[in-house]
Amino acid sequence: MREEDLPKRILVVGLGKTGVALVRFLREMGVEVTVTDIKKEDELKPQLEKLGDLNFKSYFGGHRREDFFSTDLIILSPGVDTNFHLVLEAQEKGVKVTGELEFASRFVEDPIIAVTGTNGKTTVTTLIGKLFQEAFGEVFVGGNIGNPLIEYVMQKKKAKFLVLEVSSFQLETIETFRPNCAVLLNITEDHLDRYKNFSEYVDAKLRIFENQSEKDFAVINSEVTLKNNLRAKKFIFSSRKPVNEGAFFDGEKILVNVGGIEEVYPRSISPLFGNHNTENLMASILVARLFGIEKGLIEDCIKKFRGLPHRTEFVRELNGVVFINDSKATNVDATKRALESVNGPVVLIVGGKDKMGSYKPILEEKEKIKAMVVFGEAKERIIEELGDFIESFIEKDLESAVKRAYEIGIPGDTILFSPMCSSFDMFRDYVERGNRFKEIVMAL
Ligand code: UMA
Repeated sequence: MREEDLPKRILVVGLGKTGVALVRFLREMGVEVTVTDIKKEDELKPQLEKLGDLNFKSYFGGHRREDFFSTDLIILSPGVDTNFHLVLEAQEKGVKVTGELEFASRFVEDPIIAVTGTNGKTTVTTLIGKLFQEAFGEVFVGGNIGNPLIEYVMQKKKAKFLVLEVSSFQLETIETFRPNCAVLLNITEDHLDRYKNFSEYVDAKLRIFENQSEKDFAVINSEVTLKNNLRAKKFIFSSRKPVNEGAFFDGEKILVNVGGIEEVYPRSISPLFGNHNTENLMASILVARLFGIEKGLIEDCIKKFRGLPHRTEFVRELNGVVFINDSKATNVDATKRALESVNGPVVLIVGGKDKMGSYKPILEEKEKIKAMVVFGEAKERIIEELGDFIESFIEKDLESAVKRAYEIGIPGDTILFSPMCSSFDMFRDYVERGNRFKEIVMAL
């Protein structure tokens, strides 16, 4: 899109990270901007401070019908439901609606690697970012990871590649977004508070491939079932069965075949543990190889990459009890993966905001779980589903949950904080929750 094609009036819905960046960009372009947010003005102080004395109209503490009708374009933040009634009504009246990812991508011509999946996106986006940085120099790493794509559009310095983490929320509103390489790590139940059913969530994720052409690449976990044929050239990774072109883990080594060139990467070169990380490594190596990054550089990078905080992060060993912070686990599959990757017996701390999915899949790992300590908004439903199978204790907050878990734990046990729920009932985000967990553990 060119500057002159921008509509005159734009409504930005949501003033979080996305909204702030959008308002800054749109004002720079001279667009008449209105911003609306369900939060009250005093709750939005930090965001408003970032906007300084920029000139725009606003309505806070709810959404007003007239703002949705008296505009040329509505740009939604990812957290805003596309089925919100004012959005649907405005669309019916002919007002265009889009999301920030689609909108920003229209200004980008540089090659894009996009990574989606229920779990592991941030780890893989970060690792691919590092690999590309080492190999090619300037790279923009952003998207759902925390810095919206529109920030790249605003920055003067251009990158050779963009590595974007993209969420199902962002993919819901795409029309032309076309990554040169799209990565789909896995799809398991999540966000059922937003989607009618699992199938709707899967459909949103699969949209990452919909605008790709024969020139593009698709890197996909063999466990994912696609609903349509892909136009992009497909590369599969699997830890279960050998693949023709792609990557396969045989229990010790990652065997990679790209364009007929076969390579072997010993799994032990990476300090990241667990099968989920083996899959993350396979996806990252494949993307790097597809863009011609050499094996030696890939291996060096993988050896150095120690993972990210709040993802099965070792915190401390106290009197023989190991504490692991996995605050990023905001769905049941992430917690299952964490359980798979640690040694039992485990005292599991779970709970937070309920996303209305089933917690039962955790029972596949129940042999490892010695006891479960539950807190937060979802506690009743977790107990209802799992309480008959796992010895459970209810606590009022994270601090008392940690203390209770430590009382239960004996030398050789692992206390795993892997909440299965999002954090918004008690914390700003999973980072604040994970940091609080670490503080409590360090104070024991
Ligand atoms: N709001 C409204 N009306 C609504 C809903 C929300 O006004 O109907 C307002 C809220 O009051 C709030 C603002 O919208 O003030 C928040 O917008 P947002 O939820 O889209 O959050 P942002 O701060 O813009 O962050 C978003 C992503 N958040 C979500 O998708 C929920 C961030 O991903 C992302 O890093 C950021 O854009 C930059 O691209 C976070 C996330 O939790 C990490 N993502 C989900 C996940 O990974 O599972 C998808």
